[in-house]
Amino acid sequence: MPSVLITGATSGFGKAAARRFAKAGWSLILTGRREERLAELESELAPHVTVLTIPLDVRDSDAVSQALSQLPDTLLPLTCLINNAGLALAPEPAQKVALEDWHTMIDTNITGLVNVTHAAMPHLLATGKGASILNLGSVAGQWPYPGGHVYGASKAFIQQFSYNLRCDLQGTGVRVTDLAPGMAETEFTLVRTKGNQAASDALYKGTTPLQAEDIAEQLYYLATLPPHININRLEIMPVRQAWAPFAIDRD
Ligand code: NDP
Ligand code: 8X3
Repeated sequence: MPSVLITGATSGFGKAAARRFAKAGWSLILTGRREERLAELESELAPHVTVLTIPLDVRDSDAVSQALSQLPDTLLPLTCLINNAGLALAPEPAQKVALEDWHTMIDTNITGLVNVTHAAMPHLLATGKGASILNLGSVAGQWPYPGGHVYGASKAFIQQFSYNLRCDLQGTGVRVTDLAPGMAETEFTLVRTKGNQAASDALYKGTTPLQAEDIAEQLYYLATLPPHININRLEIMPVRQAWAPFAIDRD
């Protein structure tokens, strides 16, 4: 069976993707920082497919490279890497944000993603044709909005990194996609607001956001495309989300 490595499998898109790939019989390598959640997911899925859980902070490059250099042969070759771990913090304007929050987003969304990509690369190259790197970008990487500051910029990095990887991996068979969702109801806003459940509920209230399962379905679709196809960027919004007009400052 093919195997998939998912970062941030303890919640939201990553957890839904673990379930979607398990449904198709894939072997799973699941990571995240919250060990109890990894253990719960392992109990749920291990009766059906091979599961390896690795408690891991993607910001720790030594831990990432050590863990990924020790994958058991039973989980190789690696067919798909889903670089999903990430977060937004500080929805307030840039001029009010604590520097630490900017650093946390850069360390997680940029440094963490490149740590995992670098460590997983030998496994993906060994697989070659049909292998995929699926990077979770965001509409925030392309469309600016107030409070997007470093979060949106980190997702713009993911888009360009994905395209540049495509250039270097040409000829290896390894595909790369920047999957860019819009509003999706997960723990994302709870994290962004540092635990404000009411703010999170208010954001999703009265509309129809994407659900984690919608994105998991797209991830599975991308990973199982015929091996001669590469979708470079896939941007997905709920029907009820669109763009705003330009904001004009007036006297
Ligand atoms: P969730 O908050 O539900 O899940 C985020 C996951 O990332 C968790 O499993 C968390 O695990 C993991 N994570 C965060 N920091 C780290 C870290 N330092 N090391 C390892 N794992 C980490 O959010 P979503 O599922 O919504 O988000 C998943 C990805 O999708 C993110 O990259 C996000 O930016 C992106 N995205 C989300 C959208 C949305 O509207 N929800 C839209 C567009 C993109 P743990 O805390 O256990 O480590
Ligand atoms: C998360 C989606 O619209 O909050 O990346 O930027 S949005």
